[in-house]
Amino acid sequence: TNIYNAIIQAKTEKRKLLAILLDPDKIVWENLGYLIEKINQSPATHIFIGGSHVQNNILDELIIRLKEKISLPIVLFPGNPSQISANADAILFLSLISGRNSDYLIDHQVDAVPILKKTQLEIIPTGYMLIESGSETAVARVSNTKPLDRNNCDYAMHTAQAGEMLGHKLIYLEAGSGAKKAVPFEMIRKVSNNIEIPLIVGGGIIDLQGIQKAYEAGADLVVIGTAFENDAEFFNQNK
Ligand code: 1GP
Repeated sequence: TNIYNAIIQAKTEKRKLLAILLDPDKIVWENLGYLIEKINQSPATHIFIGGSHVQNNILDELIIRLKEKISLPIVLFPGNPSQISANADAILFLSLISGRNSDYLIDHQVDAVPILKKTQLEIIPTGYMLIESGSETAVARVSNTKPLDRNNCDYAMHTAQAGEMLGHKLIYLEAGSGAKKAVPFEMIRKVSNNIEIPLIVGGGIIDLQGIQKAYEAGADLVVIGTAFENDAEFFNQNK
């Protein structure tokens, strides 16, 4: 429970957290050294690894290579049970509580158990909520679920609260990787003000101001994927 406890500790101390999301499918191996250097120079506190359709078996190798040079906790953010590596430190054990597709609510989780039981991974139950973001994202397509209405903050709040009551330890508000529009600040505020557990926010955040505003609205941890993928100097900009 080390990684989760550290997240709780940070929340208690009002220290904001930042995860860089690496999609194994999009790693350019020749550039890995440079990428690692940029991660180490960045304000990231966590590395998340995952994607909607990771197909290759490079997950283990990627994590081993990262661990040689990076001391940040490595947290799996899996799209399905094939994306589990015992080499990581923890896994967001996601249930897509915004959707009504049993595959992503409970079926994949059941299938993952025999794999997880063979690892020492710290398991962090996470209520995962997909929010409508202006156009269809890979996560909506792959999960075959309808995102929540971005204007219905009450329904999002109730969904997050149900997730908390069901025992989830984190809530993740997700616009989807590369989303046109990030999760509305008003929704972040409403959800974070009405749950006790830490709140993760990601998807479509493309500048440092967007990160700051998400924090101000109540996000405890912000996830940056595409923006860093497109520009490893992302965190060095004066925006
Ligand atoms: C996706 O929330 C993450 O699951 C990050 O999204 O790639 O848009 O930063 P981006």
